[in-house]
Amino acid sequence: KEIDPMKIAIVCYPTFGGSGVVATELGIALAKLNHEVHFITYKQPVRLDLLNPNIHFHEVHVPTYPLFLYQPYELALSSKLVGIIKKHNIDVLHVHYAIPHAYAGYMAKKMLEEEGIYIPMLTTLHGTDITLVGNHPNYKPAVTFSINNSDIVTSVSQSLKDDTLRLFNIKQDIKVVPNFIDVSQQKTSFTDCQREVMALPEERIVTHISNFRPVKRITDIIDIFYNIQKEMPAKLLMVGEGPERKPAEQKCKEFGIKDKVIFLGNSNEIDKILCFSDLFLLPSERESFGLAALEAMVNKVPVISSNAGGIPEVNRHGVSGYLSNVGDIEEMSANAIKILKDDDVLEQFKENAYKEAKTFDVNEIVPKYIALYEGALAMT
Ligand code: GMT
Repeated sequence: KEIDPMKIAIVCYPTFGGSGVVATELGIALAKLNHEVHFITYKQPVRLDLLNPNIHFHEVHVPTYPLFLYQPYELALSSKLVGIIKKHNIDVLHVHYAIPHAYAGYMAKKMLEEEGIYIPMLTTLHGTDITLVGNHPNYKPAVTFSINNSDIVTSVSQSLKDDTLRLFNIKQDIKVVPNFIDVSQQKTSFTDCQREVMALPEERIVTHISNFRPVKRITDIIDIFYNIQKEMPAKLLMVGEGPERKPAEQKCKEFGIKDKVIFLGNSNEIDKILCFSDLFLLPSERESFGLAALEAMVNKVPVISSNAGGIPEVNRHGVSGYLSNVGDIEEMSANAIKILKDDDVLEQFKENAYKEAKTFDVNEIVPKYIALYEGALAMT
């Protein structure tokens, strides 16, 4: 059905990381549907192409003052929101990641109310804002308050909704809107997989992509790969940057597999890397959804993962890959070898992974956000 174009302000983290990627892809999808989208954050989001006339980016500047040990980003963000919402007659404010975005968004709402302007705020919870950072006693009251005072709250998985209700005193209904992927965008921008650049024809390629935080259990990946490469010729591609990179590199040295593991750093060419990958590893301690697993699956890469948090809602055991308890390196290794050992088995898992990923297509999920925006607007 035809929907009247809306003016939507999106607040997110612009750096590498699932919440920023989802917010950016949502904005791009909304712009394609003719909505006017305004991104408000401290840097241009990494995956945001500003060539679409419906997409606007407004940078939040935080003036530094030597008296402050911590510069007040929330104040600068809420002030910027007030200015942009007024200037562009924004209809809906959508903040991704509760800390500090929902808090700053609430303050902007209240400042605007003083001027007789009402703006509905939708808060999307992404995971670490609830399970790791937000749950810390130093933040918890502010996070609880911001969630309870959002007009609409969504979480990216049922598991994250359950965690939020368990960990916080929530008086709001939380709607589950899963993360999504634009299936039509996959493998269209390049014609061939340049596999030979990374590996020999007989080698299997195993990949991991993340921000290398302790929660990703990076050294488990090295352990699993160590077991895999004992059974078959293989390479491991490690994509991303973060504090666990050094310990992982050290472990590769100790295991004598340095020449088989390639640390690529952050990359904007995830599709190109996944295009020639045979298996994706995600043994995380926690994961509200596991967007990286979905990105792998849409590129026909099966996933060996832990069963933490929302991962079972994305990776289906025995279909798109296998799941194990956190830290069960032996089982994860055995399942990885089972998939990689046989060409036909691998092919079947690749096809299954793609089929499962298609259920998270942008065209299935974005209308759910649009319906929520419309509902919020109807309340005004
Ligand atoms: O996983 C991270 O450390 C990054 C984090 C983020 O805020 O970007 O990711 C969270 O949000 C993603 C998008 O919704 C989810 O796919 C990730 O599972 C989630 N991470 C965790 O829950 C640890």
